[in-house]
Amino acid sequence: MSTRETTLTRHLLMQQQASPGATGEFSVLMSQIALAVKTIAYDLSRAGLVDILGATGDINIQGEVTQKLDRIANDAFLQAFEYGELVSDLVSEEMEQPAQIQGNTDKGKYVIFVDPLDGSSNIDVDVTIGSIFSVHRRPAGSGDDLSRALHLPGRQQVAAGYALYGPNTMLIYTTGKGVHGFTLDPRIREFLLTHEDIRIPSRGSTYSINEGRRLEWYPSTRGYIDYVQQKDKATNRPYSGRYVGSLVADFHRTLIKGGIFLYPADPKNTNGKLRLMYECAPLAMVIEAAGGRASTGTQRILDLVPTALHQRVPLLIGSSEDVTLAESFYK
Ligand code: FBP
Repeated sequence: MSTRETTLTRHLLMQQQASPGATGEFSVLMSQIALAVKTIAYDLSRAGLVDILGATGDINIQGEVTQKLDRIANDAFLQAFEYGELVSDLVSEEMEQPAQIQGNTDKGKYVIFVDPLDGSSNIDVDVTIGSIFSVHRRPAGSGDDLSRALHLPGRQQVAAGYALYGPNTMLIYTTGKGVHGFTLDPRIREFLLTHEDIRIPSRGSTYSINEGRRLEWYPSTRGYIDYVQQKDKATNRPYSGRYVGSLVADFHRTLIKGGIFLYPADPKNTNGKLRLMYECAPLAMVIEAAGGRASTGTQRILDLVPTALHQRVPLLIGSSEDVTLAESFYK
């Protein structure tokens, strides 16, 4: 193996050298995130062989049954930031309140929002799942009411990204300038740069939505999906339907190939299903940095000011032309 291949560490150092005033702290933070991802990938690779599949018997803040692997993944992130004095608190899909990172009490200029294991419904059936993360600066003077102080719009994210646990383990991140993808090399357990400066095509030919909810959909959603399913050569329709049921997997395909992913609101889920601060906002930062678009149908995801840490919002995300066209059905 050539040592000339660009590892994550080398890439971060090069980015750091290119950024005047960079302190190196962000590089350390990303290596902590990479450690959590490697730990989770290892546990997942043994999932069917040891007793870590199935439920814990507990119900999380979302009202969902907590899977053993949800907890293992959550602990991996909590432990990865310990004693680094970089991250003061972690907000997670698996925890109602922000957790102070051990050894960093009142220290650390960053707060991390994380969906430790996305696509839980696919864990036991060995389908691609992932982790999603969002990095914010710890708000100054947040004092006792940290939860409220953390209602920060997505446009204030310092960085965001996700990991994929599929045929390969991948790590994709952005600081707003370029989206970069790394693949874990099992020979040396290092992330190698395999997808530099990812750009999403301005238009795609696939749509991704849970069609099992068609009878629940508002007319706007039904109108748009009917439109992409109609035959019209000039506009490359009908589009193909693709739906894994793991947000990270459906998002990653959309990022690389183009097209659109939708988890809209409907009369039953009046705010949709996906969580703003650790699912929609981080993926919106990635898609915009890659030239795409993300909205609720009527509002830019990155401009939304959260009113709760675990708030849900409708999501339309993908190629700029496809999302703009879909929005015309919601307006
Ligand atoms: P979690 O697994 O992190 O709770 O995420 C929610 C999720 O599984 C997404 O990954 C996915 O896009 C969506 O729910 C699938 O929902 P549905 O089963 O309603 O289509």
